[in-house]
Amino acid sequence: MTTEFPAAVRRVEAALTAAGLEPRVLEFPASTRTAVEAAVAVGTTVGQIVKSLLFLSAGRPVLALVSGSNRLDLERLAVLAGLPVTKADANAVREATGYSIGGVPPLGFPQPVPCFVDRDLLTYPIVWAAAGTPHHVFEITPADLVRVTAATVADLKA
Ligand code: 5CA
Repeated sequence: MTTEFPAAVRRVEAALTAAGLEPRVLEFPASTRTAVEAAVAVGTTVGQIVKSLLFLSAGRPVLALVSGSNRLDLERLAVLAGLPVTKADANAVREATGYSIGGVPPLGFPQPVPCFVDRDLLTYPIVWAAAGTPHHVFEITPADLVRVTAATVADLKA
């Protein structure tokens, strides 16, 4: 039997497929809204969960993909972005990404979003990121994550 994922998940799958990957989406009845919840659902460590944190810099979106066990250093992100950054509110997140907080994936946006990846994520063989809803995640190698997001790897933790 095939089950149809929600449209938001299918957009993420399409983006992964377009990038040459075979999407590996997992669906959970329990919430995967936060990194801790996602880690419990998947059965992995919080460090292996990718937080997709959206910021605005001079009105433009900037995405930080941060290990679930790290806190983002806003100053570092501002230096990388070249301008001050502020956290996007729920409406700005939906507008820039097409997804709601708790389900924001690292890719599959209406327009490309400049992206920075927490270097600590590269210490794991596999990581899991939100796949478009607070009940779906997908697994990916950190190298593929960097590639499909065209990200800059950086020290992001506070
Ligand atoms: N599904 C999980 C990971 S698989 C997930 O999306 N985690 S997350 O960390 O990327 O998304 C939750 C984040 O959204 C929080 O860490 C927080 O930075 C942000 N957030 C939560 N509520 C708000 C809010 N009201 N306004 C802006 N950002 C928020």
